[in-house]
Amino acid sequence: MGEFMDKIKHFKIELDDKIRKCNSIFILGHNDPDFDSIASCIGMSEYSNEFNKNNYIVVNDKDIDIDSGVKNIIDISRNKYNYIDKNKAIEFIDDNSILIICDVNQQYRISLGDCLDKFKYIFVIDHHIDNDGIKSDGLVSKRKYINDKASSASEMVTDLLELSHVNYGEFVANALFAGIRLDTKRFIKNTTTKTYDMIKRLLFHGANPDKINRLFLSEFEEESIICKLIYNNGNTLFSKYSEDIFKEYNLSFTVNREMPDTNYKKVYIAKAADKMLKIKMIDASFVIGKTSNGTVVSARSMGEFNVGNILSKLEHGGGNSTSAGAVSDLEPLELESKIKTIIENSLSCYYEKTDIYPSKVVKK
Ligand SMILES: [Mn+2]
Repeated sequence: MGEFMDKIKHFKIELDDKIRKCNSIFILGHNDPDFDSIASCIGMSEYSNEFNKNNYIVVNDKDIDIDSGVKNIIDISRNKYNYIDKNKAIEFIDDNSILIICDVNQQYRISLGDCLDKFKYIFVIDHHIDNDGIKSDGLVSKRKYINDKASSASEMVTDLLELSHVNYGEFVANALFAGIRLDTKRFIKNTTTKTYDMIKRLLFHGANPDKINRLFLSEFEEESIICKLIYNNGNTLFSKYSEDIFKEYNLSFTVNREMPDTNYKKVYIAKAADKMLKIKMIDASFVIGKTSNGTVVSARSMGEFNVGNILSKLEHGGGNSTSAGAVSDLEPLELESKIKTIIENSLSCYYEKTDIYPSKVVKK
């Protein structure tokens, strides 16, 4: 705990100093924004407003690709925050601009990845494992506040807002609460006492759990696409991998096997992977499908099987032990076999792979 207290203090001193000296601030989350990414950006816009600095939230995804709940948050706050796309951002950057990146630390997952050198300083606030050492394209920046013990970027940003005594209102509190709720899977995963401390702060600022819950309700169409992807014609296969007699993992692999070329919103693939963990005895789920940005895999784990470890072995992949993703040029079924090979190779002792159907999931 102490280590991160020092870390956030040092980060904040540096951040505040550079904010005071800059002309403008660009705030950026990951592509395919989720609640945690958009909320942490909104939080940092509030943070920047305290310094009376021009600040922009860069969202470069097409409206149609954005998760409906996230789009809702953006739409109702358009007059409050300066949402701009990549082209506008490039137009507005001057030689005294800084960039704050939230909820991501990998270059390939951000829209401004190819113009990072235009910024005087770059700050990163993230709760994902720092991939810098593993990936050659990891963001090069000494101004990082990365705490992979934090539940979410929203938790970290709430902490920064509290340390600065920013007086934000219900809307911001609801967004940050939604970010924490999403990344903790409703306060089940990765929570610490800090998480609940921050929730308490958000409630003081007017967060309303009932309104937040409505952000998570899904559209009929979305639900039906996700369910079809999971349940249609053996799309989902189960494999049991054993590392030794004490370690067995039931893994699920979901691909549209009949029409692998079907295009999905990336967020649907992620939600399908989440949904699979609601099924008994699944240790980790992998869902693979085509999107407008290539083939995507989303992986989720109950905690024992490290999915970040597996997907970080792909060229553009990574994440943490319970939640990971990757994009690839491979076809969905090719990507699936590649992932299976990686899993087999990464189990240190031996493995015993059995492709089995749902009715035969091996009981532990
Ligand atoms: Mn997050």
